[in-house]
Amino acid sequence: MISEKILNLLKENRGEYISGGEIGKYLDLSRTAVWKHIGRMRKSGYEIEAVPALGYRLLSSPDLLTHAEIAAGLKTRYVGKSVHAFSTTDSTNTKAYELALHGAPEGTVVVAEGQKKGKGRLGRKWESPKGVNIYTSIVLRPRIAPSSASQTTLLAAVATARAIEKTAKVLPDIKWPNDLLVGGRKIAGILMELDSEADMVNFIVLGIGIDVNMDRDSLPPDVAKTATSLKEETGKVLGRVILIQELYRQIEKWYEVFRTDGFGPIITEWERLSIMGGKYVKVSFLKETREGVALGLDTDGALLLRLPTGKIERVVAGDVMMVR
Ligand code: BT5
Repeated sequence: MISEKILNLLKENRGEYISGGEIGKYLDLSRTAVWKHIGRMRKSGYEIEAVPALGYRLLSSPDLLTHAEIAAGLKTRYVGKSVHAFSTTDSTNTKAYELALHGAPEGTVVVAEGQKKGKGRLGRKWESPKGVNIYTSIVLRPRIAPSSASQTTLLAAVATARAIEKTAKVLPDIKWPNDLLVGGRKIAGILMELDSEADMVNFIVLGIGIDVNMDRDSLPPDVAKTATSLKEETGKVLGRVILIQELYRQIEKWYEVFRTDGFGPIITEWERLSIMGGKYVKVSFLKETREGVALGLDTDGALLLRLPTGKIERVVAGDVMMVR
């Protein structure tokens, strides 16, 4: 916690020196104690210059998804204020679910450098190579019926697309219900899980995986065929801390919109980002397949399809394949 406060001071004074005495005064520490903390921070990858008459200056930070890095400069009121960071875990969704069952407050996040059992939908696997991507789960406690819970998947898709646009200057396309694509390849996925009573949600876990600095060929070949990463698309390494901070900010922003104005504004934004409107698609769910023209979302977030018979059908779950 103290190292985190020192980090904040160094970041606030970026480019300038701040003396050990000043840091000590702010945090009620001796100069020697400050020096020891700086030593520890250097060991974990911070480059901190120390000039005798001037003080300390932060030269660079490691791009690690630690509590200290995420907390420093996070511009949210509650999303990401409580961070559970792991080097490796089974699945951040599983961890967040357990925390939520034990009362974790709204906005609690779990983040990991790597996952051993990253989950997709319907028991599928989410490839989670270590140290290059983002794997995070956010606990929300909206007062909504379970039947409305899937709307938060669409909310997360909008927030994730906008966060990627802001930081990587690439605007992904959204494919219903939970895929973000760049150039037709998957760059991020969302897994929403919930706990509820018959008529009220207790909590929702929004799990978000973003492929950031991964090399596509580090994935198994069948997944590599359909996936990409921000680095593959832009040719640049992107700071994951900046992206995750923006992700939490966008989640909070759109969640606040959802709480005050309902699902309508999310649909509008979602349709702006969606590539599906007017396209002919095939939707498969378990053993059933439907095909037709995607018309957009209905007021619940279900996909509206115009079948070849002309009939309009609501589809609430499934995988979409764009046909033409
Ligand atoms: C998803 O499932 O897209 C949901 C992914 C959610 C992952 C996050 S990471 C943080 C949190 N913790 C978790 O354990 N999960 C969440 P689905 O629509 O079922 O897509 C799964 C399919 O995407 C797989 O069958 C692969 O074809 C493909 N895939 C797997 N790993 C991928 C990756 N890293 N990048 C792109 N595509 C991938």
